[in-house]
Amino acid sequence: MNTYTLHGYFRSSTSWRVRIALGFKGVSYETVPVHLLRDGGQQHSESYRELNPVGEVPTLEVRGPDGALVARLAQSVAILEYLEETHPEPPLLPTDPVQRAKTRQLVEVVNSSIHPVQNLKVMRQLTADFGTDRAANFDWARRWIDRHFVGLERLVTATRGRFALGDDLSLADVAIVPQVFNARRFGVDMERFPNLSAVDAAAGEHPAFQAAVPARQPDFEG
Ligand SMILES: N[C@@H](CCC(=O)N[C@@H](CS)C(=O)NCC(=O)O)C(=O)O
Repeated sequence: MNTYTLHGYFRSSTSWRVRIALGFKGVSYETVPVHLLRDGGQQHSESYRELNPVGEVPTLEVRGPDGALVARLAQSVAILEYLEETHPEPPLLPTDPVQRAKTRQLVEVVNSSIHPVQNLKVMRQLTADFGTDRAANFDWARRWIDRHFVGLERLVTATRGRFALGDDLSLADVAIVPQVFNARRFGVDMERFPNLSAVDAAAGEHPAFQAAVPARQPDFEG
């Protein structure tokens, strides 16, 4: 049996996506915390860049029964797709090609349009270049999330059932739930987004989603 090690950070929404998928598919794993703030950001250390030259979390290491490295993977969506292919049950992608594409469309709104502009490194660069404080950085993140949630809300209104895409949990929920957490953290008024809020609440009832929340991680800091 393969063993899995997830290098991540409790509050990282991209690590959180992978935690959800691992839990949902019943894959047990070891957590290795990478503190994104301590020591100037442990993701920048040479030892971590050996694992992930880009200097971001998550990184998932997969080892075979003999301990030999099977894969060292970064980019949360690539990891999610890998887990889907290696552990197809229970599925996180529908079978119909159009529905699969729609699921990925929702994932990419979060992954490509929203998350990168509200990332820690962007806020740090704002501070370095323009002297912004924490409140201004949070406001930056809030506005970008809010802007894209307007479109995401419309998309989800058309696709949702109990969850983001119909009545089965999917990768879309895996992406949306941590992003809604970020939205609340940065002060987005989620009452403006009732469908995203409903999807977040429904997915949040699943044990795998519950186990993946930041407060339940070994490196959690309140
Ligand atoms: N597209 C990447 C993004 C990874 C990423 O940006 N992770 C954040 C944490 S959520 C990070 O490591 N940030 C480090 C930094 O900003 O310095 C993925 O989906 O894995």
